[in-house]
Amino acid sequence: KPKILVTQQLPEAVQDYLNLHGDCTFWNQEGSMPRNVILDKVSDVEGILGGTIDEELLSCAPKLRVASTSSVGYNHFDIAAMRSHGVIGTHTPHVLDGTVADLVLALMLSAGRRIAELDAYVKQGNWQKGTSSTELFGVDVHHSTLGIIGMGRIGEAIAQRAVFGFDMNLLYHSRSPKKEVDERFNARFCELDELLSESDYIVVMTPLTPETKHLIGEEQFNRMKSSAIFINASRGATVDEQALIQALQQGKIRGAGLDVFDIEPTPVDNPLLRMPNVVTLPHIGSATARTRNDMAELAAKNLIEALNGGKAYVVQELKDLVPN
Ligand code: 8YV
Repeated sequence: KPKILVTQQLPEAVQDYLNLHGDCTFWNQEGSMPRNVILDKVSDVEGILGGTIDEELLSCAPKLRVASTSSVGYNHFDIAAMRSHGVIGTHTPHVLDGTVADLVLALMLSAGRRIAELDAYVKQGNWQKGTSSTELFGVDVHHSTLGIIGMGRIGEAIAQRAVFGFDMNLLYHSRSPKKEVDERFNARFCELDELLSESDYIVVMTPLTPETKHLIGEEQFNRMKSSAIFINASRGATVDEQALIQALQQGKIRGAGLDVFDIEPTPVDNPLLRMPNVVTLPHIGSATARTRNDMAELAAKNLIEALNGGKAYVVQELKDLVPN
């Protein structure tokens, strides 16, 4: 059986499955296995589940063949290094689409209708003091224009909710137009600049790659409507966080809903945390028991299948390393 190192907690049933197929070392404590412990344990490991895969780790793991992540995003994989060491990477698409899309809608509703802010307003007794009702106004979600940047599987799940649930008009920008998306959602593909200037809600849902790093910066915020609500549930670094802070401080946009940050956990002195018009969450896009369980199952299955030459969700950039 291949030696396997698991650097994060997994449900018991998933551990049982891995034990059937591999000689496994698990991590059953809070958080994830410390980096120095991982580097210590990888010398004879063929498969690893969890953690950052970079040149340092790869050079300590000469027998490594497969690295599996329990996430759809894999920006913690150094693709070039993995390629040069011949290590295949797998990830967990599909199983989290609906859960992440639900959260994006929640952020849109919450930032647009000021749910978190006004919840605090009621609980702090401000309602009693008598505010003029116009001060409580928000931005409609229904029949507004939604611009989605990155029309992958999660983008489509967001589109479905927004268009059929909230009668939103849909614009999107991605590498290329998608005929099925245009037809199914009565959507329109447009260039990024046009999407930014036309949308009431702007959602970033693109993977973090060298091309999408800081895709949204000062110039892009300048193009947005001053009434726009900006949502990010992809990766913090797709957005220039300093430019976002400035855009909010200068009233270039109306508000934001953020599940991801430049540094996570974000430092307590991040100015975003003191803005009532910004809803902040601790990277919980896929965080429901059912979905996290499905992701763990798929990550384990990917690892075993890839080690045995079976079918696995291998990341796009490394598919050619898989022998047919
Ligand atoms: C969590 C995510 O970061 O799948 C992703 O890419 O961002 C989230 O699901 C991660 O998977 C936690 O394990």
